[in-house]
Amino acid sequence: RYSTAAALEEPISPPVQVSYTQHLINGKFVDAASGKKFPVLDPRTGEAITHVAEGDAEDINRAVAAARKAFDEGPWPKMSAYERSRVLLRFADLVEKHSEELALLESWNTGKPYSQTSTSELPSFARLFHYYAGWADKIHGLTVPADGNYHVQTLHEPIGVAGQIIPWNFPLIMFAWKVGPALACGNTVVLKTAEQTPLTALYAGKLFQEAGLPPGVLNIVSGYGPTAGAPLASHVDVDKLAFTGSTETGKVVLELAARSNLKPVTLELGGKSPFIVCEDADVDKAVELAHFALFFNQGQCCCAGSRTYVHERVYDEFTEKAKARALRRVVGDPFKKGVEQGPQIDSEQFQKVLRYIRSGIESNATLECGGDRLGSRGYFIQPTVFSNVQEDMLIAQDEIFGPVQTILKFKDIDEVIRRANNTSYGLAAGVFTKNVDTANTFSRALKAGTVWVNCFDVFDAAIPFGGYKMSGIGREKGIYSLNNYLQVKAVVTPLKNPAW
Ligand code: TXE
Repeated sequence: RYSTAAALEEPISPPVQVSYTQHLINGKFVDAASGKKFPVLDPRTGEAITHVAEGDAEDINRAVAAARKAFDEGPWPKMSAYERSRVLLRFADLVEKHSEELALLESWNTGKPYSQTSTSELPSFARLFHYYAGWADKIHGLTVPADGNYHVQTLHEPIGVAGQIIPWNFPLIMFAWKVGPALACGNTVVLKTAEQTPLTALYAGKLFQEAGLPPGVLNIVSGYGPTAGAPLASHVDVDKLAFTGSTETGKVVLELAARSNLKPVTLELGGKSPFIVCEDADVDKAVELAHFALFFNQGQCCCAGSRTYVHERVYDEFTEKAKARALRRVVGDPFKKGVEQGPQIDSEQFQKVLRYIRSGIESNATLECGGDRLGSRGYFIQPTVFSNVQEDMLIAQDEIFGPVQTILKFKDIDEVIRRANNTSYGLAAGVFTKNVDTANTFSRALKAGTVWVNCFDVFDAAIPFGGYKMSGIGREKGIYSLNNYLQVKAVVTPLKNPAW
């Protein structure tokens, strides 16, 4: 019954060579201090693509020492801002040159369709660095009209060594959101990639070296959360921490940061974002957009439109068409033409999604389609749609992080605003309506860091992104992201001649 573009059991050949598997510390690719390695898995099969260096506290110590030296002794923070900008531009150009290998590697490691990584993620990755290169020489302070006879100015200085921990759902994009602003502002970085997806970051690290980034400015350590992420979050020589991942782990790293040296922390965490279809909506378009809002990236998006609220007047038509669309979704090998959905990232996430599907069935939501794995190998899941979903069901409350659409019914605007906001998350929201007053009412009332009106998942380097409530602290991208990586210093000097 499902559209499968690929025989999921076909033999699989490596799409690209893996060249970088060691940590990048102080400008050199090096083995783990312990000599240990861990496997990186192909989500299509669960088999190892390669083995990479497994970092722990000692590797983090070495990386932080390199970043500390590169910050304290320069040249990076002291270099002219224009020169820093040139390095970022050269890097972005190299990404464009190597975009095919990077896209192949990203799809192989994550299971994302190659059509997505090659046409969307790689161009965005390069674009983000072009964007931040543009900021590097436009960061400056103010003169302040203070009372009294003083000359007062502010200096915007880099904060120091930035520790950054990223997840597996958008390995390259998360790299850019973190590393881009940190380097543009003149900081040095220790990046801990997700254990599932270390490969493209290491490749990008090599390109940064080719672009002329001085040794120690960007250090990349592969490894697991508790053994490599935690030592980074609690390191006293790290001046700032940025994290994207689950709300649960966000709380852990915030506490580690507080208990060690009170380093400031930005967090981009989970979500349960509403996607609201009003009664005046063009149902066919709403179905397509709601489908995209939820199923994009195998449903593994922090901002996925994972609570689809549909007005009662169009509910039945919408549900019928949403089911038909899910059944047409093409699932299969990410490298096959026409595939829209690949496998989930790993066995843990795969099992988690299947558990939520079972919970939906047990709580008597109506299973319109899907509900099981696809094939017998790897982590493929049938696009699944539940209707008649009630607010108190687990599938309406928890972040499922998979291809599971939950459709809820509403009667009026005030009611759906209340229900949409009745969650501890507040990352994003979508509204679909032809009425500008309705759109404005929702945009003001929804407690979310992003409200997409008649669109969804529009990400531009200049648009800020982040969460209300337990979806996070701070904003990434755009002008707002720079503040995360700057200290403001007020310099106050008495004026000699009051007449001036
Ligand atoms: O996340 P973790 P997981 C959500 C999604 C998913 C769930 C669990 O619902 O199903 O989280 O995914 C590092 N100290 N999101 O287990 O644990 C870890 O190594 C320091 C939403 O993958 O948060 C990885 O680099 N670091 C999300 C990163 O944290 C630690 C994206 C994320 O892993 C650590 C991913 C520790 N004690 C999952 N433990 C989003 N916001 O987009 C783990 N890590």
